[in-house]
Amino acid sequence: MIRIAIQAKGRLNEQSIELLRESGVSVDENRRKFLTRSESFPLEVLYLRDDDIPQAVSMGAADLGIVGLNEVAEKGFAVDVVLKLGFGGCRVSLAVPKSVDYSDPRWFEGRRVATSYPRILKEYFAREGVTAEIHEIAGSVEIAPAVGMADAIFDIVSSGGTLVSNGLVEVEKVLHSEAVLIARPGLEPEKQALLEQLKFRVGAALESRGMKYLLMNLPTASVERAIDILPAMRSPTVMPLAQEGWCSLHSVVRQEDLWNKIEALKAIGAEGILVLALEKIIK
Ligand code: PRT
Ligand code: ZN
Repeated sequence: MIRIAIQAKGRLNEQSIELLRESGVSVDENRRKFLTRSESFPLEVLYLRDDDIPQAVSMGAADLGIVGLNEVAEKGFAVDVVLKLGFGGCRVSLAVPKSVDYSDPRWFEGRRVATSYPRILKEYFAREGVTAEIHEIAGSVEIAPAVGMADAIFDIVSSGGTLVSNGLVEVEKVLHSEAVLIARPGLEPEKQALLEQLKFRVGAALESRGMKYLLMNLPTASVERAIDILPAMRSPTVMPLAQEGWCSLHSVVRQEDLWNKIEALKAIGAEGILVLALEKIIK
């Protein structure tokens, strides 16, 4: 049995549960308690505030956790970052009022910066050789300059909309963050084996996201050119059709490349192109 801590509610909660589900680890959300046992994998889910997850993992209250890299970096507990999970993307940035004529980090010398991430900021200023006043506040950091509590802020930014609506401009992106899977260092062998199994499954689930399965009919004479257009996992599958001179070609492509590939394939004679959702890629 292995125990994973995930965010009880908030931005990472739903996607954490969804990723576990795609990895064959289902938890009945209707019967959810503080601690819930998965029906399909020897795993318990512990629901916590995101701030508490790195500590829970480092102290052994949980073996694994799903949490933003920003929290891992800020709390500084000894945990291993095992996998990046591709959701919850954001950055922790310095922002100043838009009236400021900002040039470089030396601007912060002697200034007051409000943040909920004092540790990451302190390390950044130390690297830059800047001495600034760091004011730790728990929430609504973005209003601090307008109410005269600070000259600048250091906070999470994703779309940037919050900064704009508070008259602030992002000037230094200090840490790029996303949700990560963390583990307690030195797991017992039985738990380590379960972690390896989970890593494999989560890896396959993540890899298949954003991929599409593509089928088409193609003049046999165009196969070579199609293979150049479609470098698939090993190579595309080519099967002859009953009609002489034609074949059926199957491949996997990234969603973002899909339309470019389709246009290139049509240009070399592809017809009857089917695009299918892909469930899993197991390598
Ligand atoms: O209750 P609990 O303590 O568990 O949750 P929380 O309120 O501390 O965290 P929550 O749910 O807001 O965020 C959890 C994690 O999501 C963070 O630690 C980040 O890793 C990640 N994340 C991704 C974000 C954002 N994007 C984000 N945009 N966390 C917060 N924000 C804030 C941002 O600070 C801003 O105030 O959302 C606001 C909107 O951002 P813009 O730039 O899109 O306007
Ligand atoms: Zn929190």
